[in-house]
Amino acid sequence: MYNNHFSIGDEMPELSVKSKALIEQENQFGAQNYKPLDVVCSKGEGVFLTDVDGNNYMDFLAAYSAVNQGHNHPYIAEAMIQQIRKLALTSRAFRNDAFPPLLEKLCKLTGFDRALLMNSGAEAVETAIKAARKWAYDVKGIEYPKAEIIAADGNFHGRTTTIVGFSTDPDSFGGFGPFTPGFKVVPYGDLKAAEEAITPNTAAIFMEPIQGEGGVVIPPRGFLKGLRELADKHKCLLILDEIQSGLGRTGKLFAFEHEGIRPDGVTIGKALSGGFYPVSAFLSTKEVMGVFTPGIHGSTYGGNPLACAVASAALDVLINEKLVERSCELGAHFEQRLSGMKTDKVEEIRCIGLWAGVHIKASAGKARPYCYQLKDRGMLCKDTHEQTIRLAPPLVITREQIDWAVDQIEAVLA
Ligand code: IF1
Repeated sequence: MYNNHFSIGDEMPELSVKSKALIEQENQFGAQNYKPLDVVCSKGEGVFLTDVDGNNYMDFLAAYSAVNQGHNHPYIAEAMIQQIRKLALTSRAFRNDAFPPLLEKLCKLTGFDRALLMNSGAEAVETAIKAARKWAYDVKGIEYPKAEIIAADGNFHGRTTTIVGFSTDPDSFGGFGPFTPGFKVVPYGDLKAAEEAITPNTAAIFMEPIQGEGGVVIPPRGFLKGLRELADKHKCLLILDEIQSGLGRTGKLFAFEHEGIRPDGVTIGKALSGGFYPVSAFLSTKEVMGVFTPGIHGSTYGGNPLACAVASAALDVLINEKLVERSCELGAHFEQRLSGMKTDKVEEIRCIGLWAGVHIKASAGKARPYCYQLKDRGMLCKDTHEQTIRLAPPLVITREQIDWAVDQIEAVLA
């Protein structure tokens, strides 16, 4: 199917002169804040990425679920081009004709009363933190500045200093202190610990419904429902970070739907723009969003006309191409194939919708070498926390492509 298979045991293919030159240029002039796989992409379409030498790869990362609609989706691209030709940015000092329709589409689709548009996921998370704190003072009546937010260990919510301040991953917080006070961290999935952490000053419980960076960690059944009950009992907010788990990835529009609950707010991003442009949002109730009075929060590009046109088209594709249903249906097949692999190297398979973590046994080494082998077989994925191969293809993937991909995984794990 792809023109660059290397069977197991072959020498890692020599990088081409072109790839090497670009990698050296990146190393010479770029900050080394990543250690990417040595594949230099130059084109993307649907589930495929093509490198500078014309080798095709099936993308099983989807830019961490920002490309649920597939790379370079023509409908979103066209909407972006049309808008670029008209108006890209006014700032929020003035109004524009793309913002109101996007707000209505978002609220009607998600069932939240209000949306606040930002750019990166971290900015949506910071917005949610500010909203929860201001709600705590203005509505719940907590003494200023004592608002507390409960987070989970193993969390990933972005890279700002406030956010990494409540991370439990030294790679995220190491060397970046001092940190913002007012956060408590409890074991993920532990309702008893969450309740014990709640005080009269608790503004919100803020967690991912499924932990992506943690390695597709799915909490015990009933955990989200339990958090909802705790938030109601202690009159604090439940805000869920659906930036990676949302917009179809788990086989529902939002991951919280798997437990039949509704949080008071969610953060979304990534696939909100189908991988074309940074667009994020904090969605919540009228009561919570009411804490934002003019001039107290914003961003130059937040809710700009180009972002709105892209996001509107990205949502259209999600709905019109039934990508949520596809994720659910093909996700069941994905899980069945992964669980049926003949290998003694796998500790655990965690899978929900088209999102899986393959946890490699310590005795079988780290996950990264298997990712390199998969790359040589024409499949791109990423390891996380050393032992897990994270799998998240664009939701436009076909059943046959899933079968081909799992065959490659089974082969490298044989
Ligand atoms: C990196 C991780 C994933 C997120 C959730 C907020 C954000 C993210 C649940 C912030 C972003 C990205 C960031 C990117 C790699 C990737 C990532 F490995 F870092 F942890 F997906 F798991 N909430 N996740 O997953 O959104 O500001 O990036 O738009 O920083 O390396 P952002």
